[in-house]
Amino acid sequence: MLRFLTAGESHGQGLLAILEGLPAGLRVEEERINLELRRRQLGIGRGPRMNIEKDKVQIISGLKKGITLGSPIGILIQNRDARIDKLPGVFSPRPGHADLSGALKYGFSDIRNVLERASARETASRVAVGAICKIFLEVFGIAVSSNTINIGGKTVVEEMFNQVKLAQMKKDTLGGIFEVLIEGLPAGLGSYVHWDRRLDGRLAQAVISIPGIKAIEFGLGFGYAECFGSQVHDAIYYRKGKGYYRRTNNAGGLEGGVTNGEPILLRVCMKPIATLKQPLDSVNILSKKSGKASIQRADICAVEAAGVIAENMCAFVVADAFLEKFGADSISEIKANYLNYRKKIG
Ligand code: EPS
Repeated sequence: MLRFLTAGESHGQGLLAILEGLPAGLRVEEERINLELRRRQLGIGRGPRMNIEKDKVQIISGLKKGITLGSPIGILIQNRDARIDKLPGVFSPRPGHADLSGALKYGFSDIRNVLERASARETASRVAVGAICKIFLEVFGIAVSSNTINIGGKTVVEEMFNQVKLAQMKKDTLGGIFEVLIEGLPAGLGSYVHWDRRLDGRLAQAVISIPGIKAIEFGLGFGYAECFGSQVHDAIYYRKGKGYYRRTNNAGGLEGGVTNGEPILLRVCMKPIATLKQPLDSVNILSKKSGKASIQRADICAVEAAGVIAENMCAFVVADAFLEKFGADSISEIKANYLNYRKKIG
C-alpha cells in the first residue's frame, strides 16, 4: 500500500509530507520535484504569494545517493512567509471558503485558525508527493498531464486571459474546467470486487479533495445521459501484437472501476476563488453583526494550478493501484512482474 500524510500551515514554518510504500531502487531527482512545484505556482490569475514563495523540496529521508531505500520518504518545503504568530485575527467568514464551517466545527473564535490549514498552500506537499509518484510511473511508460479548457466560460486562451483581467478589474474571481489525461496504462488496475477498490472512485476522491473542486466526470461523463447505449459504449477490437483496443474512449479508460488499457480522461470543475476584493455579505462571528466578508491575499483564478495538483494526486492514486497489481519491494522485481503480465495480456 502506498500512503502519504501532509502537515503544515500556510504561514507556518513549512510544509511536510511523508510518502510511505514506494519500492527500493528508484532514482529520484529533487530538481524534478521542484519543477512540478514551480508548475503549481504558475498560471493565469495567480496571487502575490506566488512571487514570495520559491517552493523547493528538501528530502530528509528515504533516499541514499538519490535512490529510494524502500523506507518512508520525508519531504520538507519551507515557507518564506512564515508569520503565523504575527498575523491578525479574522472574524468575518468568506462565503465559499472553509471559514465558517471550520470555525463552528473546531469551536474557534478566530477564523485564522481555520484558514491557515484550509489554504490551498497545503497542495504544495501533495504535488511533491505526486511528483515522486510520476517519476515511478514513468519507469513503466505511464504519463500524467493536464490541460485547462475553460476559464470563466471562455475556451480560447486569449479570451481566458481577458476574462481574468476583467475579473481583476471588477475585484472578482473565476473558476473553470481542466482535464487530466493518464496515458500508457495497462488494463487491470483497480478492481470491481469491492467499492473502495474501484479506481474511478479512488481518483474522484483524490481530485475532489483539492480545494475549490466541485465536479468531476470521466470520459463522456454527463454526456452519457443524452445517448443510447449503442452510441456510447466503446466497442472492443483485437489485433495480434497490439492486444485488445477501442476506437472510442467514452468510458475515459475505466470500466467496472478497472483500467481497460485506454487512457484515463477526467474533466474537473473548480469554483471561483472564495476571497473577493469586493466581498459578499457575511456575519462577524464574535458580534454576530452583519457586514462584509474578510479580504485575504488570494488568487483571482487558480484553475491551471489545480490541474497540476490534480495530475499529481492522480499520479499518487495510479502508483498505488500499480503497486497493488505488480507490487514488490524493489523496482527490478516490479519490472519483472509487469513485463510478465504485459506478455500474458497480449
Ligand atoms: C496558495 C497560498 C495562499 C493563497 C492561495 C493559494 O497564500 P496566502 O494566503 O498567503 O496568499 O495565495 O490560497 C487560497 C486562495 C485559499 O483560499 O486557500 C498556494 O500556495 O497555492
